[in-house]
Amino acid sequence: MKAAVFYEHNAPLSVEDIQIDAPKRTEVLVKIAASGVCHSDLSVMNGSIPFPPPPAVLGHEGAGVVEEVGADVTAVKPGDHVILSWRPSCSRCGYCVTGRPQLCQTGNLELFQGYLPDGTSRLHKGDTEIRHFTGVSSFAEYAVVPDSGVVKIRSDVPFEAAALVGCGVMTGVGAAINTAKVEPGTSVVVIGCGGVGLNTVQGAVLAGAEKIIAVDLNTAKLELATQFGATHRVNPQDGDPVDQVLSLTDGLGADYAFEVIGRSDTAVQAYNSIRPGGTAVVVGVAKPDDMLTIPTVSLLQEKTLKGSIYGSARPSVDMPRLLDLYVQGKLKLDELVSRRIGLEDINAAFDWMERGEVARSVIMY
Ligand code: CND
Ligand code: ZN
Repeated sequence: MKAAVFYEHNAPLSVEDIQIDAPKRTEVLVKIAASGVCHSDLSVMNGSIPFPPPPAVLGHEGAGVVEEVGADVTAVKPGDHVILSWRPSCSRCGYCVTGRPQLCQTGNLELFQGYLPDGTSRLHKGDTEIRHFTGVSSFAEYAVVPDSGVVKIRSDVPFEAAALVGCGVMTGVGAAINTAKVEPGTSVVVIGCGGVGLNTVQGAVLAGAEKIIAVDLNTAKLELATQFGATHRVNPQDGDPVDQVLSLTDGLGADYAFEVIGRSDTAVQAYNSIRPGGTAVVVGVAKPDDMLTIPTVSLLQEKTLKGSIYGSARPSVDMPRLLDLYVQGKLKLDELVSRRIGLEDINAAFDWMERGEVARSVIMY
């Protein structure tokens, strides 16, 4: 099959033929139909997100059709349309049974090593083993994934829309609705309005926020954020972004702020943008050595600073719901797709992302 292989940091991916093995008993072979290109993939390529030595096949925002299932798989069958989840979970541990599968630790170590939960890979080129990424690896025509990493979906939605739900939409909308539990009538700040942040904006809209302040250095992204429901725009190039937010929120700050870039300075901006009793949520993935500093005493204002992984997703519940909202016209997915490309154009997609030209590029297989 064709795959875009990550061989070296800070170098283009190589589109070439590799081999994929059959699924084991609890695994599923998926024919990928569409894959979004997320900033986290780029962060692995440039070393900002640590990953074991390549080669590996990246891509973690995919959807497709089940081609083959292992002997013990009951959740899906060949022909089912699925979204790939990059947080497979065990459904038995304390986190899973209390509704927080995004924190399930089962198989975590193996996934971080670039393997499937059983600690091995199904990808290789001749004798050379190729690592998986988050148990998804959607920058390839096929993927073998754990059965808890597929979510069966309705078959009447376009694959590119479904693929985006697999990371950016779930992460962004979920941060507002699941993690922060934004309440109707409140004020929300979203710092960074790319493929994920735009979804935090529309998550805040769905939750009924009254004031949604979009913060981005890129005026085109601020324009898009307005289309997604932001009521106010702040460009840090026009002056200190926190001061601008405070002047839009009675001098006190917003009820909620989200950092959706992956930097400590903007995470501190998010924290400083909330009012006493407010909640700041870090969604962006910062480098491991990027530390943030806040005045300890400011926490006595009952401010909350927390993180959000995968929008605190309960994939099998939340992803079909998001697609239902899309079908009802309440969730914008088509508008997120800036460019549809072939796998051979994948390196251009990272250039467009770095230049801020796209919300999302989607690879169509
Ligand atoms: P993308 O590159 O599309 O968007 C980033 C946006 O931030 C762009 O619009 C930039 O213009 C803007 N920006 C950059 N620097 C600044 C700044 N200093 N001030 C204001 N705006 C700025 O990235 P994405 O939306 O695909 O991803 C965003 C982050 O989310 C990234 O760190 C990614 O790794 C992370 C993420 C997290 C999770 C999770 O589970 N928490 C899942 N997927 C991705
Ligand atoms: Zn992502």
